[in-house]
Amino acid sequence: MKRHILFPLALALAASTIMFGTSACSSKTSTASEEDGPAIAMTVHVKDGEFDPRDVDIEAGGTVMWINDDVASHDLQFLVPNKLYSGVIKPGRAWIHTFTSAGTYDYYCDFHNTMKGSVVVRPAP
Ligand SMILES: [Cu+2]
Repeated sequence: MKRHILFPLALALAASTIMFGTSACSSKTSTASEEDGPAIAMTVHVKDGEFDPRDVDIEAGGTVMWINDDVASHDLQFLVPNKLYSGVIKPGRAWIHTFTSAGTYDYYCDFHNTMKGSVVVRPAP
């Protein structure tokens, strides 16, 4: 006579992977200091689903800083050239870009297609 004794499997599934939110802390303090980085020629505030100012005008070699003062994330998808993309700019974050070539750079927010802006880069004197 055979007896099958079933041992209850102690669920060793206590291997609960505890994920600590590794805050991608790329603390890029965007201080507009001329010693630490490029001088900011123009600052655009992103607030209430708008770029303010919507259109900016700089000289070639100028740097523009976009500051997300909104509660939502935004980004900048440029039409030309090379489909420059800012990446996601979270609330409280900023993105800077230096425009080396003259031209008109139209962009929009990929999340909110009604958000549009442009950067007109004039030739350096
Ligand atoms: Cu947006």
